[in-house]
Amino acid sequence: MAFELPTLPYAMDALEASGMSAKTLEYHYGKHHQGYVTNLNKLLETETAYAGKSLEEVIQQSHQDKKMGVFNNAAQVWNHTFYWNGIQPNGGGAPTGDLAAAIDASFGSLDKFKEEFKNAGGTQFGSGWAWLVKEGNTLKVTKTPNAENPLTVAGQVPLLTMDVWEHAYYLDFQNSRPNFMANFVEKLINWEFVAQNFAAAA
Ligand code: MN3
Repeated sequence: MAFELPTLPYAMDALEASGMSAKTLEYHYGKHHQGYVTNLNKLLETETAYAGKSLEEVIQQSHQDKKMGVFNNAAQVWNHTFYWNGIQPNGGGAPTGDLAAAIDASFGSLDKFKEEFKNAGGTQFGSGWAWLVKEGNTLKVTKTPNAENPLTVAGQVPLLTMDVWEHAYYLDFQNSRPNFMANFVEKLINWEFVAQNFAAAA
């Protein structure tokens, strides 16, 4: 069965007031994310070893098999769905409860987490992703190039991601990755989604 582009959890123009335009969604979700879904399905027509597997299984197995075409497209499908779920209209603000306590314990403060997260995105040379992950009893910020993600790293559970491919910010922030990232952490993060992932990883 073919993989499908998941429906966005908000309207295409819902993030306009939070710094992400409908135009960006039109291209980033409608063209790039859709493109990865289309490419993956096309590759899986001939890569039959992955038939009937979940997207997560395809990611993990193709990574082990070094089937980079399958891996890159499958991981980019997953990464983008996770990315869209991690942001929301009027997002930002602060986490609460156990997640807030874990962030303070792991990073010192929410502000220090934000700095580390933006620094990961800023120092990812070229295309890639910044991540907040749970590893054992602690939270960590990581970065990955291209399509790589924490699903292939033993012991890491992804809680949040930020796309720092140029296509993620060029229409709204042109070449300024720092301005895009500042807007992302202050106005877009869906902390309820992060908290759900944190609770599920316990
Ligand atoms: Mn992208």
